[in-house]
Amino acid sequence: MADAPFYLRPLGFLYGDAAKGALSDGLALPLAGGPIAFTAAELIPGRAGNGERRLVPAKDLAGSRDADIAAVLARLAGLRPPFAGLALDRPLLMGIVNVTPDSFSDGGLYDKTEGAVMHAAALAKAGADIVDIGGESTRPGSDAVQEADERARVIPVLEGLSGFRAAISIDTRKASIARAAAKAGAKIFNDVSALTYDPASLAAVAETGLAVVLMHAKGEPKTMQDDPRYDDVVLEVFDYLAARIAAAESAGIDRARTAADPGIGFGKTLAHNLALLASLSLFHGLGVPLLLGASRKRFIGGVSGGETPQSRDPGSYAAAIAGAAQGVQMFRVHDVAGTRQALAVWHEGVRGGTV
Ligand code: 9MG
Repeated sequence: MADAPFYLRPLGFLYGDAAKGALSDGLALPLAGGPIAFTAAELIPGRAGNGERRLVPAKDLAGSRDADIAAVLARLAGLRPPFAGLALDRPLLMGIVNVTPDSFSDGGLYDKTEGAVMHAAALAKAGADIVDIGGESTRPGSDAVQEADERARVIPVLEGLSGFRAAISIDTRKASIARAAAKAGAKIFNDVSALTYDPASLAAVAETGLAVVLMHAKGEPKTMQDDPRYDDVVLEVFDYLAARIAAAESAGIDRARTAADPGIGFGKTLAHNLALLASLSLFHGLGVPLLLGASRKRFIGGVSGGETPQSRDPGSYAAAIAGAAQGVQMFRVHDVAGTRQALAVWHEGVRGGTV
């Protein structure tokens, strides 16, 4: 797939009544169908070009007769259908359940089936819309796990969650695990390799009807943090995700079943992670819902200290707010209750309106 000829990064966000007013006056466009509106966009020349970046008002974009601009705007502004049966009209929280002995945040605490099931139930009670069950750590430096070990960790947990009210997501890179998880009730295949690790994964998604999260990663977990380099991390991650969405479509996976994730911390330096965080709105141009996984990651410590994963919770809330402010629809988090509270207070603070 060819790289994009240009990119649009929505800016100048409005919320609540201000968004409604600007939309009805033709001064703004809806971000991924709303409720957030954007009043301008940075027009970024394609990676092959050498033009200047410039700011264009939303009303000029809407009035443009350029077919390429119209196509990008349709993806940026179009309403997203529900993802895995979940409406996207408010930020959704995906609670993390690591069933790994070496989990970076749980320290093996939830490595037993019963503990994992109880943890998932607690996350759902705290407001998780989705629980993400994973049996292979993909944190920097980690080794791949054998299929049989991963299966023995995660499938009993899924079986223990039968009838669960939150949607279940399987965090795996293996087609056979995703298929077994689908049989055990999973609705989402969360693949940090964007269906590239296992050649059988595209067919597994097409045939099971699972929704899929395609995440960008550069390199393998074991070595991905050994000096990752990009010419332009934001545009390269965008083009990679666009190509993976196209590959999924070619394999018979409808866009409505696909979400994209820039993969914070996966083959990225602090500067790369921050550039992605500041440009999340550009990724709506992929035309699919976005998921952000920044919770407790090391870059937070790089910004403002925080040696232990748990001590990075305040930075995790701030990262979720940075994403929500740019219209990101889903957040993969450890602390569901804390993130929910932070997003609710942020939302009240920006929505405006009268009482
Ligand atoms: C499994 N996993 C760990 N970090 C992640 C992230 O940022 N996004 C997604 N989708 N999965 C992740």
